Amino acid sequence: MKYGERVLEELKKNHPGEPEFIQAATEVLETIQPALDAHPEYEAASLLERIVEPERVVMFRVPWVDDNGKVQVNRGYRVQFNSAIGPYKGGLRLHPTVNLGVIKFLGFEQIFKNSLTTLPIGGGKGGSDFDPKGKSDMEVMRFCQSFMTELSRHIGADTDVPAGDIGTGAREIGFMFGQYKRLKNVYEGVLTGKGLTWGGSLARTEATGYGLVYIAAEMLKELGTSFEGKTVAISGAGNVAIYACQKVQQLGGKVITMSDSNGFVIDENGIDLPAVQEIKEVKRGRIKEYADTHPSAKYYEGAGLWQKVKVDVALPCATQNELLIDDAKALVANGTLVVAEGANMPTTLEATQYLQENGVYFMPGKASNAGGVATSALEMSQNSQRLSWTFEEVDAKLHGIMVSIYNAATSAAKQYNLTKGGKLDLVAGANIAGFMKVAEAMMQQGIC
Ligand code: NDP
Ligand code: 2IT
Repeated sequence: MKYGERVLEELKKNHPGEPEFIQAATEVLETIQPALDAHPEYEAASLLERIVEPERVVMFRVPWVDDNGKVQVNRGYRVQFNSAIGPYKGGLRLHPTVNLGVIKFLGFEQIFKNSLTTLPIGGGKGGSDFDPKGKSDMEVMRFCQSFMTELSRHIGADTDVPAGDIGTGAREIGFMFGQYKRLKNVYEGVLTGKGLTWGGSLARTEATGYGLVYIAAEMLKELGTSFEGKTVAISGAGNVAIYACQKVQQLGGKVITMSDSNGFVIDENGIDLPAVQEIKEVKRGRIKEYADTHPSAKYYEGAGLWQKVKVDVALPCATQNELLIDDAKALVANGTLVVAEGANMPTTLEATQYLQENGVYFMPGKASNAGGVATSALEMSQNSQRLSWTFEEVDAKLHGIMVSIYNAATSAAKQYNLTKGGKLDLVAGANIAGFMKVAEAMMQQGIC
């Protein structure tokens, strides 16, 4: 049995209750084998056995009081996965589906994603099964303060720098930062995604969505075309989806669908983005409301968006495992050229395989959504320097980073001659490129 397979088998035996983590590990360990073959010293140093094991896992109780005076209790997590190339860095997810396996999958992906950014950041992730939906601002604040009361013992500007993710946006980052400052009496860049008047970076809000579209544009360029005149499907209607839509529109593409966890809208005239922003960012409402004010749009309850549209480009930007095998078949049948993941692991392994083998040019999330964390690292740099860069400066750096990620993934795929369906295998390419930098750093730092 090959080294990667052996470690994966052991991992499956040890963590039967963490399917998302096993899925993420499977994708990496099955695709980096060519690099492992080229570096037998990794096996001798049990490098993979170490890389699949978080350096530290913190789990804690988060008690808070709701508006009715009732005590509520949630579970909090921070997985500090790997610090070989920098302080732990990664978002905080607030969603009822959060559990240890989900945070481990996200933290594991983050190691390789952060490595791909070219910036000095290690991998981590955290969150809670708290659901901000339907809670008052004061309830969200009391939760965030309680969560940070414990988390503050484990993080710091040079130790571990959390940020947003699903359910954690500007409001939550503000409440958490306020509590950290109060507890520690230091003003430092301990979180990213901060408000613009108190240490946040311009373009961080837009960064994940913009970065996704910048890399998808590189993919289209390789195919001899561009976003101009292309029809695009985007799932989700949150931070990543909204700014992906904005950038696609700026580049001349037409986005015809967006969604949330209740359902999706299709507007063949093209999504009216300011209307979506009003519903989601201002009113914290549901995507269904879009159809109430747009006669050209139709609302569909439930999932299934990918099977209802004929698009050139698909950008899944909601959550893990939202693009399944039947969706992949529909996309292939409808002639989709490019799929680039805005969310973390939105495409199942089976669907990914199908898309790739049928000639769809596919970019995995750890490469295509890395613009968010990359810009977080730029926020850290600005905080350390105590100055701030213009929107244009940050956006230009983001664009350069996404092009370099594209080049890293394609170069690794070319180096090992990895293709699928007649296209470069960018899943393997991105995994190998991200892995190699971390592996080399770990080898140089001894057994730790
Ligand atoms: P938001 O909370 O802003 O938006 C999430 C969107 O996805 C919402 O429309 C939400 O709908 C939908 N969604 C969430 N969970 C589910 C579910 N179980 N089923 C269907 N739809 C769901 O989060 P982000 O936009 O920040 O994150 C989206 C994805 O991008 C996540 O996978 C995240 O990990 C990833 N990501 C985010 C980065 C960032 O900088 N924010 C960076 C890199 C990756 P509803 O409102 O109904 O819950
Ligand atoms: O998944 C991710 O990369 C994020 N949620 C962003 C993390 C960050 O630290 O900006």
